[in-house]
Amino acid sequence: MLEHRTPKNSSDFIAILITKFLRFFADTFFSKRYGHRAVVLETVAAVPGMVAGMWIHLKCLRKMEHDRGWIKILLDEAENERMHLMTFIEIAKPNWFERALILIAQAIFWHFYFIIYIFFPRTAHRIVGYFEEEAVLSYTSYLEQVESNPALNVDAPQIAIDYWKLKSDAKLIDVIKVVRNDEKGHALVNHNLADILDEDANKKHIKKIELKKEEPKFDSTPEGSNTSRYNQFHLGDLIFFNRIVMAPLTRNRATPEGVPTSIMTTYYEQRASAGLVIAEATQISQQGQGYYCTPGIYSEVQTKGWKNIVDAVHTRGGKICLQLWHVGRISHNELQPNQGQPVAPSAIKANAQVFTSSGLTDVSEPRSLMAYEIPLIIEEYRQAAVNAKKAGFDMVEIHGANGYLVDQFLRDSTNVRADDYGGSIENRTRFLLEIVDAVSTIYPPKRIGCRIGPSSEFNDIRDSDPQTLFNFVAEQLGQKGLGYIHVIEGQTGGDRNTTAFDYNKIYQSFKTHGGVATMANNGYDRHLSEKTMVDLVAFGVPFIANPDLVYRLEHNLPLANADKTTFYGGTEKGYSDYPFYSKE
Ligand code: 8OZ
Repeated sequence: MLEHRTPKNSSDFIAILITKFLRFFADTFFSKRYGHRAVVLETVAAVPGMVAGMWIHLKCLRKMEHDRGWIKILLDEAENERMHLMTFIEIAKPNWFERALILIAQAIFWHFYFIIYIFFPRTAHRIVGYFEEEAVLSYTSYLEQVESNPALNVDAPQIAIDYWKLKSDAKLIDVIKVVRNDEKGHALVNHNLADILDEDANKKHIKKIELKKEEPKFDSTPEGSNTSRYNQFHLGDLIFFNRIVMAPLTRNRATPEGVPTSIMTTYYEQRASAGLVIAEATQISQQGQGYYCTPGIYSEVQTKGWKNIVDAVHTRGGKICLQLWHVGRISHNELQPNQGQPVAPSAIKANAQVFTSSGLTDVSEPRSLMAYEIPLIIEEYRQAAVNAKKAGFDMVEIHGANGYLVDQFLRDSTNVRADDYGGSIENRTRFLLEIVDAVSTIYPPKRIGCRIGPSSEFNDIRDSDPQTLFNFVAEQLGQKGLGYIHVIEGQTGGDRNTTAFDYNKIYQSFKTHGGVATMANNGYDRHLSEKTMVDLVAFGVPFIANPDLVYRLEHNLPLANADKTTFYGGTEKGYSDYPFYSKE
C-alpha cells in the first residue's frame, strides 16, 4: 500500500494539509456527481501538473543549457497530465454544467498553484507530489470498485488505448492500472524536484525560484561525486531517480525455454523506484545458459516477454538495463544445445555447481572454443543487444564477472590459449573489447555498462596479477566511453574485505580514460553507501525482500530479511509477494 512520503519540515506539513483539503474539496463537491471519486480527483489533480509544467518551462527557457533535463521531464509531465485529463473526461462524460464546474475549479487551482509556486516553489512541488500519491490511493479504491462490479468495467476509450499503448480490447481496469502506476512515477519526480530545491536552499547557492539541474560530474577522480544517494543522477541523457541501483539477481523464474514470465513483470515493476534496475543475467544463446529457468534474449518470444517487463518499469518512471550473459564453462550438458559440452577459452573444468532440472549438479567437462567460433559468439552478443533494444531496455550491461565466459577469457587460471585471445593481458582482454565494439553498433557506448569482479574467486576463478589486469580492463573500457563500470568489491555474495585490492585504481582508471560513471557492489549498507564517493551503489540481496529499498534507506526504516530457500526458482512466494513498508 502506498503511503505519503513523510513530511520533512513544517512547509511539507502545510503541503500535505493543502493536499488533504483539495482532496476533501474534490470528494465533497464533485465525486458524488459522478460516483467515481478517482475520475473527479484526476480532473482536478491534473491542473497543478499542467501548470507546473508550463510555468517551469517558461522559467527555464532562459537557462536552457542548464535545465534541459528538467524541461524535458516537466513537459512530459504536463503532457501526461493533459492525457490523464482527456482520458477521464472521455470516461466520465460530464455534461455541460459539470464541465463548467470543472473549468471553474481548474481556474481556482490554477491561480492558487501559481501563487504558491512563485513564492514557495518547493512546497508547490511537494503539493503535486502528495497530490499524486493521493491520486494513487484514490485509484486503488477505484480499482477495487471496478473489480467488484464488472458492470463498471467498460471498454477503454480510444485516446487511452493510443496514448498508453494498451491492447485494442483494453478495459477501464487497464486504464486505471496504467494511470495509477504513472502517478507513482510522477509523485517521485515532484518529490525529487522538491528535494533538489531543498538542497539548494540549504546550500544558499540559488535563490528561490531558480531550478538547479545537477550536471554530471565526470571528473578524473572517484572523489568529488555522490552529492547524495537519494538525489537524481544523470548518465548521459538518462536521468535516474536516485543513485541506488538494483543489482542483477538470478532468480530462476523464467520458463525452461528462457521466456520471462508474468511474475517477473510484477517483481521488476515493484522495484522500479531504484535509480536503475539491472535485470538478471540473461543468456545470449542456449550455449550461454548455465542454470535451469534463467531467461534468454535470443528468441522472439523471449524478447516479447522482456518487453512486458520493460514497459512496466517505464510506466513507473524507472530505468532498466539488461545484463548480457554467456556462462562459458559454468554449465551442464543437460542445458546445452544437443546436450553437448559447455565451451570455454581452455578445456579446464571448474570446481563449481549449477542448477539443472534435477537440482544442484557439478558442472560438465568443457571443451575449448575453436578460433572460428569466437566471432560467432560476439555476433550473438550483438544480436542480443538488437533484441534488448527491441524490448526497450535503456541500457545493456556486459557480464564480465563471477567466472563466466568473459571472466574466463580475462583470467590466467582459465585462459591458457596460445592464439590472439590468450597469453598477454592485452590478448586476454580482446574478447571483452570485441563484444563492447559489437554491442556499441547497437547501443551508444554511454548506454553500455560492464560488470567485473576483479578479486572475486566465485566459480573457481583466479588471476596471478588481478590488479594489473583489471586496471588495464578499466582503462580500455574507459577509452571506449562506456556508461559505467560495475565493480563487485571482494568475494561475490561474501566478505568484501578478504583480499587487498585497490578498487579506487579501477574507478580512477575508468574515469580518466573517458568512462562516465562508477558503480560499486557487494555488502553495502545504508551508511557505507552514503559515505562512498562512487557515483552509483548497486544493492543485490536487500532488494529481494524490500521492493521499496530506496524509500527504506532514505527514511532509515528497518529492512526485511529475505527467505534464502526461495532465492532460486519457484513461484511468486518469496519473489513478488514481499510487501512494501508499512508501519504495522
Ligand atoms: C547466482 C546463481 C546463479 C547465477 C552471477 C548470474 O553470479 C549469476 C548467478 C548468481 O552473476
